[in-house]
Amino acid sequence: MGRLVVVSNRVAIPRREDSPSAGGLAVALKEVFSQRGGLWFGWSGQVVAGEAGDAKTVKRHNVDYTVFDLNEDAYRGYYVGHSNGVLWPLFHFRLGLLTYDRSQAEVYRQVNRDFARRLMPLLKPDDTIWVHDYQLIPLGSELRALGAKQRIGYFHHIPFPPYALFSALPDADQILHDLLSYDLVGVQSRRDLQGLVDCMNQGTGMQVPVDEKIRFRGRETSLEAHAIGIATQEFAETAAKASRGSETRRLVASLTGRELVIGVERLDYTKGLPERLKAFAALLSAYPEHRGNVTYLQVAAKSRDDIESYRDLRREIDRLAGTINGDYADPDWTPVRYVARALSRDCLAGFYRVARVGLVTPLRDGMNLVAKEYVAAQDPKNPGVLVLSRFAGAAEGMPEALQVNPLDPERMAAALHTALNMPLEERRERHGAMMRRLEANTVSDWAKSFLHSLEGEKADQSSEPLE
Ligand code: ADQ
Repeated sequence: MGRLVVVSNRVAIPRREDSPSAGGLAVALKEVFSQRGGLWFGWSGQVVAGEAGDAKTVKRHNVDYTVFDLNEDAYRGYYVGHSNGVLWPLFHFRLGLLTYDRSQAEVYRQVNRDFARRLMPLLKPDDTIWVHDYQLIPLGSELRALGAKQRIGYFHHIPFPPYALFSALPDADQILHDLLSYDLVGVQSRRDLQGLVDCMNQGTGMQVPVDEKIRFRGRETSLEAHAIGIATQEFAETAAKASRGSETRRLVASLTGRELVIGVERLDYTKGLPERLKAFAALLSAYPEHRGNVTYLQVAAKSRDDIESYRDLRREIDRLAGTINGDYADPDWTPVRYVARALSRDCLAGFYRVARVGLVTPLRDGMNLVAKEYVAAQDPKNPGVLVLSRFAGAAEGMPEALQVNPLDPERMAAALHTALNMPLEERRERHGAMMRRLEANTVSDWAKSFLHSLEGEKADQSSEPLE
């Protein structure tokens, strides 16, 4: 079996001493990389004035990390402009936030072409290439145009809307044809798969048969749902240990016996933060018995603050948190504690474990790993309750969570009230069922199942070049 070549927008080269518990894709790929070696290729995260120089490669264990810088124009057009300003809101159903600019769309394509030009000479004939996320959708077709014949898969980490919405993008059909350069296109959930199939049916004029394989220009592209997971056992152990650590103990002491409700995310308009604050206010208004007895801790790491809609969001959350505290606080109780920065993984794991309720209510989310981390972090003997948006991909695999519509503050408040009053036996049952599923579908199972589909069944068919 050949090497695995992973391409993602941004690549963090691990320091020698880093443990894989740093999270995300690195954990998912650890086992695969250790078995067969590989290359991880992408942007360094650095932006330079003038021309971006050559890529550089750093070897860690048996993985080559090859990264390159972007110049200012590429960063503005490809990353800030088209990826974050157009594709991110589009795929999250937020047409009103789209700021389409044709010249930025062209830079997006040009940077994808540049990724392909830099990657091509590094490839070996028996490599398997796995491309990640919406910043790199055209990469497959740019590699094919340069003659790449390897198997190439693409995983879409964020939602996939139906064509009625997707077609608002001026280059929508081009993007769909780009996806057909891959051997496998993976999405997170059945709902996203429906969206993707609907887009293919309507946008390409081809009928996707029931087995969700689509044949185009001599290449067969499979469309599949593969739900990403977490490193469940490892996270559970981290949480158990961290809950005895000084940060969690300080938090618990500061609560002076009050129940904790926790929310954790990047500060992003897809995560439903203002709606959640409104629901918490509705709880305090409709169920006064919780006043003085519940504290809501919201941790929201700053993100993409070079985009106006993110700065507006920050202001709105500041205002809402201030209003709720002004309306309901007592001299010795602050209802909302708001931390606008990233906390360490260990610290978060400990906080999740001592929170009676995990409040995960995005307006749209491909999966949402916080929901899974919250459940994995619980003490099985006395677990907390997950209140989860039905619009997160995670909802499909977590029917035992209290599922809510984040746009309905009164019902969210009712669900929070139910969560805060849920008897121990019911909490255990719901938690046990979710935990069994999280253990059966970890992040490394996800990587293996995607690669199995990409390489397994079809590895004996030689892929044909594009016409
Ligand atoms: P994200 O939108 O970043 O990911 P999510 O799935 O929740 O969202 O992952 C966030 C990760 O960052 C989690 O591991 C979480 O613990 C961590 N994190 C969040 N806020 C933090 C904070 N304030 N401090 C420290 N750590 C924090 C995208 C898609 C998701 C999809 C993932 C993976 O938008 O839908 O689940 O990719 O495919």
